[in-house]
Amino acid sequence: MAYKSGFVSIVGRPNVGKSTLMNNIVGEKIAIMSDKPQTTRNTIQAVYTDEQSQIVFLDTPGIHKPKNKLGEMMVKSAEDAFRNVDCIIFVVDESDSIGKGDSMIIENLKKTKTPKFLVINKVDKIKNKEELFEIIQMYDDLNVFEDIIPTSALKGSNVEELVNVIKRKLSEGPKYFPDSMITDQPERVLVAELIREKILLYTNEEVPHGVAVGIERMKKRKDKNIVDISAVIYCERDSHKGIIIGKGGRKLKGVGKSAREEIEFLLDTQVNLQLWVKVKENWRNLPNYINDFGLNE
Ligand code: GDP
Ligand code: K
Ligand code: MG
Repeated sequence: MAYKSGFVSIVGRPNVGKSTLMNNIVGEKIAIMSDKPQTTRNTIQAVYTDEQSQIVFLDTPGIHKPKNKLGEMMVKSAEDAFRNVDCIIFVVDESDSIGKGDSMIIENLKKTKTPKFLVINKVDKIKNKEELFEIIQMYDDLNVFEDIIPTSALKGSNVEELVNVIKRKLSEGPKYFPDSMITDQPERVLVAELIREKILLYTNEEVPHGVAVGIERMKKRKDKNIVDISAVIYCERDSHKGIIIGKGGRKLKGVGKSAREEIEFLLDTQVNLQLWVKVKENWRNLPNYINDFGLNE
């Protein structure tokens, strides 16, 4: 059977137990990739890997009500992020009413066609089944979620079921990250994923999931606050290569520019980004292939 992988956005108010849930899902393998607040894009929270599949959990900031221009940009970026993931997990706690913060998130979720699941966490605090059924019913009435999964991240109850639900939404794809995540390469991974995200954005998903990005070189200059990055974009067909490069190289230039700007923001340094496009047929059928391209260096 072909390897499956995908990206999952995890959203929810602070304190509902998202981090605890991630910890429980990935166990010892957890890798908090980036704890930088204020980034306008989603960051990788954790990676779950097993023999058949890999799930990359993304943290999506900025889905709350925008307070200013920057806030608006963040909402926009969150909406983009939602479109490029395989499913969205919305986490709430066991409270028996839907608060303002949650309503806002739900309004945002309604705008995307991406499959959405609700996790009702902290069910260990619920006294009886009746109460749980009422809460489930309340969310079910919204008609937003494909499925509702009650969990206790603290006790580990029903967490496996959540993983199974997600797995069903994954499509064929590579093992993006090595089995044991090496924590000193989070930025490389983030940079690769950021470039990939821009490609999907600029090509209007004409090349959906068909691209991988390998960082061949990422090095800070000794004398200056500049990081040189060379990245290779792998696609499956010549026609895809054409789409990515665009007329007169315009699309690739756009991808490079917007990716560079975000990387500069992310790394807080000047960046010199060079992008190459190569055709590698069927790279998706080769689970570990992606690791040869710099991620696993
Ligand atoms: P986050 O802000 O959404 O990432 O929430 P955290 O994972 O940091 O959890 C916030 C608090 O809720 C911590 O004190 C956790 O121990 C607690 N917590 C998380 N999950 C559960 C749960 O399933 N049951 C109970 N009782 N507490 C939980
Ligand atoms: K995929
Ligand atoms: Mg947290």
